[in-house]
Amino acid sequence: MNIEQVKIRQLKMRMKSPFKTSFGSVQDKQFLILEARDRDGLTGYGEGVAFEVPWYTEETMKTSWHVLEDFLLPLIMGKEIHHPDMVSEIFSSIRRNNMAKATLETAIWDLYAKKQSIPLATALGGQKEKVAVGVSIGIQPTHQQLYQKIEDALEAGYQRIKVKIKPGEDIALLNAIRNEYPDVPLMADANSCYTLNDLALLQELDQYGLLMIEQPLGANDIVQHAKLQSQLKTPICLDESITSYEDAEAAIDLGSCKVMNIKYARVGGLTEAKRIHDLCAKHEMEVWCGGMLESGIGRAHAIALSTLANFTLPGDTAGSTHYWEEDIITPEITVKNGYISISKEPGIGYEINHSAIERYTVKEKVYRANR
Ligand code: OSB
Ligand code: MG
Repeated sequence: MNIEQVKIRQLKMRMKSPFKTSFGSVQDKQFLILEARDRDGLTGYGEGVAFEVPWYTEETMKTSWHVLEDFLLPLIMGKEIHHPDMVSEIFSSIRRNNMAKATLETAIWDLYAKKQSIPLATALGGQKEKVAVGVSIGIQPTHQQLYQKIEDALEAGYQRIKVKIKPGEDIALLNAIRNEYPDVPLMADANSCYTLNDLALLQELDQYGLLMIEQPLGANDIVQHAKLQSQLKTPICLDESITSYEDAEAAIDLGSCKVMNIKYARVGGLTEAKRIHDLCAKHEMEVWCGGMLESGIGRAHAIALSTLANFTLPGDTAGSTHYWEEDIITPEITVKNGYISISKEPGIGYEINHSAIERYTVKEKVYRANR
C-alpha cells in the first residue's frame, strides 16, 4: 500500500435522543471520517471517535485532527506499507493520541483487506459468522423512561443491558430495575465516578446479580481497582484504564479486573486491540468490544474486531437504527435475534452512503503525498 491522498471530514449527526453518562451528555455528535486513497485507486475508511470535550479521554475531535495533520499523515503518506501492523510501529514515535492514530490505522486496515479482496474480519483473523450484541443505555430523566428503553432493547433482541450509574443514581436505580426485571442480563457502567471511599456502596451492588461493573474507579487507575476487586463479588470490567497492551498486562498481573472492554480507538487501533485480545485469551480473561457512539464506519471496524475468538461476551455495538435516523453506510447494520451477521464483502463490508456523508459533512480537507 502507498497512500497518495487522504481526505479528513468533520461530520455532525443528530442522535435520536441525547446519550447521558456520569461525565456528560451528547446529542449532536461531531466526529471525523478519514478516507485514505491508495496509488491504485482503492479507498479505506476510518472513523475518529474522540468527542468534542475531553471527558472520556484527554483527546478531542480537534486534537485528533491536529495530530493527524501535523504528525501522523506525514509519517504515512507516500510510504510503502506492506502490512497494517507496520502503522502502529511507525506511530510509536508519537506518544499516546490513540484515537487520532486509530482514525488512520483503521482506514489502512480497511484498505489492506480491500486490496486482498477479503473481509476485514478475515484479515484480522476472525472466524465468527455472527457476533453477539448488547446495548448501552444512557442515564434517563425518569425510571419510567429507563424501563421503556429496556423494553425496546429486549424487544429488539439485545443480549444484555448495560445501564449507566453515578452517585445518587446507583443503588436505588438498580433496585428499581431488579424489581421490574429480576432476571435480565444486566451490567452497570460508572465511567470512573467512584473512589475507594465508596467501598461499602459498591459492595452493596453485589446483591443485584450484575454480570459486571464497568470502570468504577479512576480513569487511569489500575492499582486501586485490584484492591476493590479483592473485596467485591461482582466482576470488575475495565474500560478507560486500558489504553495499551502494557496496561492490560498490568491489570492481569494485579488482578484489577475479571473482564476487559476493548475499544480499538482507545488503544490506538486494530493491531493493538488484537494484541490485547490475544493476551487476554492467554490469561483466560474474557473480553467484549466497547462502543463510542460511532457511525456505521466505526461500528463496522468494531464488528470485524468482535469476530476474534475471545470476544465471548456481547459487545456495545448496537445496530444503526439504535442511535441514528440514517447511517452513512449501506446496508445499515442490523441486529437479528441479538446477533449481527458478518458481511462477506471485502474490507469493512459495507458500502459508503456518499450522499448521506456529504449532507452531514461540516468541514473537509484533502492532503496529498509529496512526490
Ligand atoms: O463508557 O462505554 C462507555 C459511550 C461513549 C463514551 C463511553 C462509553 C459509551 C457507551 C456507549 O457506553 C456504547 C455505544 O457506543 O453504544
Ligand atoms: Mg464504559
